[in-house]
Amino acid sequence: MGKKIVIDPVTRIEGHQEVITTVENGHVVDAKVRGTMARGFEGFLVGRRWMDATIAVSRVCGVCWHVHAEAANKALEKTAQIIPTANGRLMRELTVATHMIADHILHTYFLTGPDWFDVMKAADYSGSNAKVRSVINAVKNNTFGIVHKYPTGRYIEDKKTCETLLAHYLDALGYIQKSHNAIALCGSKAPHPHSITPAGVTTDITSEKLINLSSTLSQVRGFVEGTLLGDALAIAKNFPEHFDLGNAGGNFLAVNSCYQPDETPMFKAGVIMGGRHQTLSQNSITEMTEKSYYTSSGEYDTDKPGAYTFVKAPRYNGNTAEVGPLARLVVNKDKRFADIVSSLGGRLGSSNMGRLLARGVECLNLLEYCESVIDHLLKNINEPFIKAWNPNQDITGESWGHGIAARGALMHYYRIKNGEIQEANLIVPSTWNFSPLGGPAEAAMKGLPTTFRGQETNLEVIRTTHSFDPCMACSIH
Ligand code: NFE
Repeated sequence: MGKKIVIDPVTRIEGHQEVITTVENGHVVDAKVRGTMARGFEGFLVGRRWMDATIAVSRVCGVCWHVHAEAANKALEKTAQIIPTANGRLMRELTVATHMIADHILHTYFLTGPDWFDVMKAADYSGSNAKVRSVINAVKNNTFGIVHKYPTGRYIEDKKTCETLLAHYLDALGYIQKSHNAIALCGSKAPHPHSITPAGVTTDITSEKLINLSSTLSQVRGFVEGTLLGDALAIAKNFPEHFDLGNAGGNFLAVNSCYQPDETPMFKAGVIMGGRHQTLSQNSITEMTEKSYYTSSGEYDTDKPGAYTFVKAPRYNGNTAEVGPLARLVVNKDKRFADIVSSLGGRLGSSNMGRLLARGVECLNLLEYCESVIDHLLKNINEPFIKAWNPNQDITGESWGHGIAARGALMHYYRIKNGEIQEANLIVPSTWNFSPLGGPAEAAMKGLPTTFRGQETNLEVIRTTHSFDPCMACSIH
């Protein structure tokens, strides 16, 4: 009988996650990941007008708001049989891409960065960066009531590297702000752009706006190419063992996303199961609730025997699948990513380090994608970004909308009768990754070491759950 260790809370932002590990002989032998709050979006959408869904689902999450709006919009547009204008469709894709860029910077520096380097290694910093000095002083003096307590373990030792990472951590705030400016240029405001609609976008898109967007994103690209990727590589070089830790089983799933001017997706849909590439089929996806707090009719039941989470368990032909930037890059055989992993002597598969590097590489891919779309739109600026359509029509039908989100493949389903939503189903990235019944994150935790120099530690469990970039608000929705 192993020892049970509870880590709660474990997420830095976005919802409540608890991880319970069973530890034997210094290693995790079992892990349960719990989503401990109820949400209810799928329930309260029922009975509402179909056009309400896009606006409502943008509130599923405080981090990845816009991606939900876009997935919903795609599903509703399909049901209403509205074909958007080419420029309108591209503008929506661009808005999603800018959102993902902001999210990847956020994850790399703020949501997982402090798992790898200890701010206090830079405690005797004597350089001239005033921001670095003030943060170190604030931590030393506990100015904000921040308790500086890191889990036991090995962090980056080199003082100079820690000083550099801390300086970049602070710079990253400015680039997240720039990325949000880019979202607002595309979609009128951030968070929750309200420009998105069937048939296109309501934003007034001008050449001037696109040039401004291009210039903003080129500054972000400078940071991602020159700083973020270098920092991700520095972390990878310091922790080569993490190419072998956090293996979620090697099944991956991705949906078509980031459509290009020629209407082909930059990220193609696909599934890898047991090492074999397959075509993605919606009919192969089911959601199991055996270990989730729901009755068979979808009501809450927190007393259900054996249940331990509000997260459901999506499965592909009954199998778990990891989703996220790593899944997209592996399914699409991304050369840039494969070259980087190979230059580091790493394993090209499911791992903590694979997930960390994949976010950096995908961020650069997305910036290149944005440049090519902006270029195309500038050449076609006189084409319409929206066309007339009737929002008051009482549509009937059902559709899935697939979208990209920073944390993986996103699917929204709506069944509508006479303009009223009868059923809503969201299958969200963090639902795949943090599902019960031995889902990807639970599998990735098995075998992790739980001691460091004779002392018990949860550090590798924390690094592993963070490597999936958990969002419990989304996963439960
Ligand atoms: Ni709330 Fe989200 C992303 C979505 S996570 S962060 O990215 O969809 O599952």
